[in-house]
Amino acid sequence: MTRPLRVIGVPMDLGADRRGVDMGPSAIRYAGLHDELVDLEYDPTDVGDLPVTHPEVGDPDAVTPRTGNAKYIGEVENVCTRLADEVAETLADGAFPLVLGGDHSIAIGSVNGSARDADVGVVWFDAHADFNTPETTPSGNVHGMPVAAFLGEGEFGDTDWAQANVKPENVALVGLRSIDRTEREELRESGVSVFTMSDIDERGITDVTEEALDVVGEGTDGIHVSLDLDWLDPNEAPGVGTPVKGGVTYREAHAALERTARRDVRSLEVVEVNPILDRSNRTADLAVELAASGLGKRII
Ligand code: B3U
Ligand code: MN
Ligand code: MN
Repeated sequence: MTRPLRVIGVPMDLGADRRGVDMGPSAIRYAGLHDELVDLEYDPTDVGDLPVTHPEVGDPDAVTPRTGNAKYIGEVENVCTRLADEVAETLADGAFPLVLGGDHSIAIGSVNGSARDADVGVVWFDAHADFNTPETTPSGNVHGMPVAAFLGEGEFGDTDWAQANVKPENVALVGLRSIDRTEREELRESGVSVFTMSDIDERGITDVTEEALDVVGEGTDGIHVSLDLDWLDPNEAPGVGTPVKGGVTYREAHAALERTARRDVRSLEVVEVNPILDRSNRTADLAVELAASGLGKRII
């Protein structure tokens, strides 16, 4: 029996400084996503890409270059609001939402959609904590803020589009190795579980992943998986905007996603693939492979 799945592209690059992640959804499709999904006995429908304004096109006021210290927050809000509807509708129709980024700011929309009618836990595979707020950000880039945003931290607490029905106790960040100073202080007080690369070095990827999955699965109806490709070591995944040395290996990444697939995964997103910085679509190939592992692909 095939399982219905919807692919939702979000060509967003307003949340990051390095341009090019807007081409991520195309590169991931080009890397053979559809055939891989069919092989996995899904019945995929590609709904195409949500419209995202380019900074060069259209009414500059509509793109809102900067509000407070969060660049393009107006357009991020527009896109995330539409994405949340799309993800929620997909789930209501009994299909699995697979979201292709785009920069990580889009997770504000995916998480809101996934958590609209259910209690959801979030596992976040990333080099970064993405826990800045407009008050703490060193860059103004919203892709460094989505976890704080969906938990309603700082200024995001005054919005209804950003904050989601997710408890910090059901959020786990895995593989971190780059956290800003103020971000670290806020994170320590947040109740979010943090697993760094040092934890992975000491305990191994399967042990750490299992504990993270216990945290996000405890008392929830399902898990949203957010996979930032910069989680991997830049030798494996060169096509990302903010590479950080010392990431997980190819095999560790697969092992973690394979473990994840054994749980109640409700929605999945792959983000931050930047084809301009990539080599021969290698990072997009990896995004397809890892999505497949997260969706239950087995060697035998
Ligand atoms: N923490 C930094 C850098 C960063 C966060 N996420 C990414 N880069 N991809 C910031 O700008 O918030
Ligand atoms: Mn990220
Ligand atoms: Mn990252």
